[in-house]
Amino acid sequence: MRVIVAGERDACKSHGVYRLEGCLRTIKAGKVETHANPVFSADEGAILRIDADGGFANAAFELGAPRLVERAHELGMAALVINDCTHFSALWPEIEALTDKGVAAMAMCPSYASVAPSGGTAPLLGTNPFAFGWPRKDQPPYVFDFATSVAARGEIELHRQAGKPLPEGWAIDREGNPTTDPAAALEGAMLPFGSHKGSAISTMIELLAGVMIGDLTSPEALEALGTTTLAPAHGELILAFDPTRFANGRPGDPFERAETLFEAIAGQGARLPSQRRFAARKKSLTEGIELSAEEWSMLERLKEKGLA
Ligand code: NDP
Ligand code: PYC
Repeated sequence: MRVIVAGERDACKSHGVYRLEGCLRTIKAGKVETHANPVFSADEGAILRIDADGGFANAAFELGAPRLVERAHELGMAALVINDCTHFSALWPEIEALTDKGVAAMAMCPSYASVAPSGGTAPLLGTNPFAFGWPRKDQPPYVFDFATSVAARGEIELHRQAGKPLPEGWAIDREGNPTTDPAAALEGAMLPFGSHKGSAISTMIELLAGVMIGDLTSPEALEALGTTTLAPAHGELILAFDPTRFANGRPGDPFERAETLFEAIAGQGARLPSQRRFAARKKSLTEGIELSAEEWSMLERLKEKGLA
């Protein structure tokens, strides 16, 4: 619930209040363990492993994050593997929890087959999110967090709900033809961002955060769940780095050098990723979160059904 509220607060609509209904549907279908007891199943130097016990990934991450940070400071870098979790959320809350503790971090996970590989015609890869964060002194961290499809699947669903066409280049229909119809896109396939480049990064995520960690790839996750209308179950990989340890002995403080780079980016009038999100957060924290009439009626509907 905390990540859904955080999504809405930061104006990340594809992982905000709209996600509530899908999470409750997943619980009702018995596809996620609501009384999960995540535990460390291995602790081998740089590799920490948590068995999420079939529950949401968020609780497993909260258990593993402090030890991941400790181990990254101790060894220079460390990995947190989460197995057997249901994942419905954005990755930036996890990244920010790590950058807040002074480490740089990456997170990634498969989802379920819904994206055609570049040059392909049918769903195979997931929307596979990839996020990175770098801590900054006295200001919010540098964070990017994106789906490796052109947009998150949640965006397609929001377009469908709003009766709006998709931008060109987001999806193909069941026959493999380009479509701007969200319903046809949900039945067909989404497209990777940056054609072959996004397709390759998405495949890397299938390998590192699926195959390598002994968990499900996106096609396997879809086969296990049998639908894209519930939240998918698979694994997640989170990496943490201590920049000072990596820079050891080399000239220049890595955090100061990073600021030079950020200033040069902003100096050209470009914005940093997450800048929009942090501005939305500031506004929400002073003015509150505004929900649309449709969002209120969704909450009312869930309340009537005894689900919210
Ligand atoms: P967006 O394309 O909206 O944004 C991706 C990133 O790019 C954000 O960090 C964003 O910052 C940044 N960005 C956007 N525009 C610019 C710009 N003009 N200049 C610089 N940076 C920019 O996100 P997606 O639709 O790809 O993904 C949304 C969310 O969906 C992510 O949080 C992801 O984790 C989640 N997701 C989760 C999945 C799961 O399986 N759990 C699967 C797929 C996606 P800002 O926010 O400030 O705009
Ligand atoms: O928006 O693509 C998405 C997504 C899949 C799983 C959770 N979010």
